[in-house]
Amino acid sequence: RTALNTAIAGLAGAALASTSVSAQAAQTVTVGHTTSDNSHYSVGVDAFKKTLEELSGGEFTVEEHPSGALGGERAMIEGLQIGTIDTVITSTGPLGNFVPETYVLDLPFLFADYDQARCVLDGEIGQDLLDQIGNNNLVGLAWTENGFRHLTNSKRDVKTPEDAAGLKIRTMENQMHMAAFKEMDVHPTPMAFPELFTALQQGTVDGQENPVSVILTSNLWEVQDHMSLTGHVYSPAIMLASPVLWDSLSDEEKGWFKQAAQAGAEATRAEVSRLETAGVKELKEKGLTVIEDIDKSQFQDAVEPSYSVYTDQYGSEMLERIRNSE
Ligand code: EAX
Repeated sequence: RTALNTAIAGLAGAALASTSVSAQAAQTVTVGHTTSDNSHYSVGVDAFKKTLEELSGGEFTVEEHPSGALGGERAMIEGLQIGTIDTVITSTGPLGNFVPETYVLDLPFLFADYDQARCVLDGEIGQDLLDQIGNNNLVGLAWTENGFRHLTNSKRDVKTPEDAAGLKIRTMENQMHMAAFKEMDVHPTPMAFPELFTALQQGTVDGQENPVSVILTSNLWEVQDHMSLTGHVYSPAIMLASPVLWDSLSDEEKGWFKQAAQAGAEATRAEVSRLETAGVKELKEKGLTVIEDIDKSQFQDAVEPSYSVYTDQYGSEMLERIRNSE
């Protein structure tokens, strides 16, 4: 071994050592979600990242994986449980499959408006549900928001439940949503979100339902012609962490994550509110026929019987608590 070789080996060793020091200095935290990198969730990720990096003085850095790059919402929640993903922003759509107590949130026409929904989630009921999530090998960091869901399709204008009857509509993998659509004689087809665009494009389903933010930023308007502002269900979202990540954190670090998730939630809610009007205008400009004048009580009456799917299994205590919170 020559002196030069020894010197080179020494330098390479030093370089490796310094790489591992800086890798330790900033721990990368992955965030997965299904919507695009200009969506309401992505606005939330930006605020989460900024806050976490600031609070931790650069100890953590955040890496966003948008557009379902890490899978659909159900698959990502499974990823959290086994520790292959650190954090996820997801609608509560598939969450009931893991934490049945959260099904109550996805009942149609449960919340009257954004204020009531946000207030319930930020209060005692929201905290109780976060605790239930914590009992199921998941960590609930903060409630955030997807928004009131509206119906779109490629076949016809829908003003009444009768107009919707017979349509094949993609739903989330949520039995409360599926039950509600069955009451309207719609054919519900549960499907993970990353498959939706192609399913609409190929005509596998006639329509879907999502908040304005999702319809706009996931370009669903490209493959849909008619939109009805049914607002048939409020769709909460939640930022979840993997218990594997969580157990590796100190109490101080856990506090940073919760604060950062809350900052993300606030940014996301502000963006949902903004798009609720600005987004509808944009969708019209993109050529979607938007029916705004909907008699919601007709839809509410049609889906009412589906509530028994929930109460038969879980009783009505939580439902009453939410109703009494108005
Ligand atoms: O959370 O699956 C859905 O329709 C959701 O609204 C979407 O993934 C955003």
